Amino acid sequence: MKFTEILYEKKDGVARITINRPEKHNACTSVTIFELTQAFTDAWVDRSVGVVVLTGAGDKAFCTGGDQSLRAEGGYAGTVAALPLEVGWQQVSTLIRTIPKPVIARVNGYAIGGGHVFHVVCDFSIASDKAKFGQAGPRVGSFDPGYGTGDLVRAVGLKKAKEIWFLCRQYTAAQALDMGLVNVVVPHERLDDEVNQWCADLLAKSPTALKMLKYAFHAETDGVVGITNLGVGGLSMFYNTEESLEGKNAFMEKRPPDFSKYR
Ligand code: 2NE
Repeated sequence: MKFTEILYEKKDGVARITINRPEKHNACTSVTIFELTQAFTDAWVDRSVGVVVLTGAGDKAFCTGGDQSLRAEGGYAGTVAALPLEVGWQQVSTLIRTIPKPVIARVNGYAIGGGHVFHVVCDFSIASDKAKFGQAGPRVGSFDPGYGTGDLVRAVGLKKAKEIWFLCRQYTAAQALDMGLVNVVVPHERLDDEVNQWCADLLAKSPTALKMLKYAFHAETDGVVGITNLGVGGLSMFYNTEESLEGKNAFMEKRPPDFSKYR
């Protein structure tokens, strides 16, 4: 796959997706967002991938949200994908939450605005001690109406989540750890070692158990979509049974199915 605003690498069971606009603190255009949807979709279907790591290029920023220079009447300009950037953002967030594999945010610097939302919706956040966290929407005339508010509440509690969103302050990595916003903080130079260790630990676990757990964690909060994802996880296992294959085989052989031995 050829990308222009992200880097995508798959090695030893890990897919690494890097937002590659360091000169803009990895702020995203609609091209970046479209490419993120492509990379996450590829990581979803590639059976060699067990864990996904999302990060930003350079050592200043993880991601600072939507590229404000592209703001135009009604949203963001320069849309290349089928949907405007602000909708694409929700698509990426949804992919991160529903891809049936753990997603680790490798937070190497600023995680601000929509970039903060991305780390919030990842399954785990591993932060450099240089990382800074915060929302910026109300300062620049924007907000995240979905997972960026709901998942934040579940991570840090309602009062703190409102403080983060309403006041647009920045928080250090130590403060983020204190409030349960990240899993661990390590010295900047140890960030890759720590991320690699988490990847190895996750790759040693049952992928099906991890998939079903991820769906179970979101089933209650995501309503019918959450229950559907959990159910579809079960459906894909059912497809591998003799009982399910009997239905398909009978159709192909133009005979009535015989499910009697599966009661
Ligand atoms: C992150 C922060 C505080 C860093 O400040 P500093 O001083 O360390 O860096 P500087 O000089 O501001 O940034 C370096 C370069 O990156 C660009 C800057 O304009 C600058 O470019 P030059 O002037 O050198 O050419 N840059 C950084 N972030 C950018 C952005 N988001 N868009 C365009 N250019 C950006 C500081 O950079 C900051 O506050 N950044 C803006 C954060 C922000 O407001 N993000 C948008 C929130 S809204 C959102 O993301 C969103 C949403 O609400 C709904 C749907 C989708 C997205």
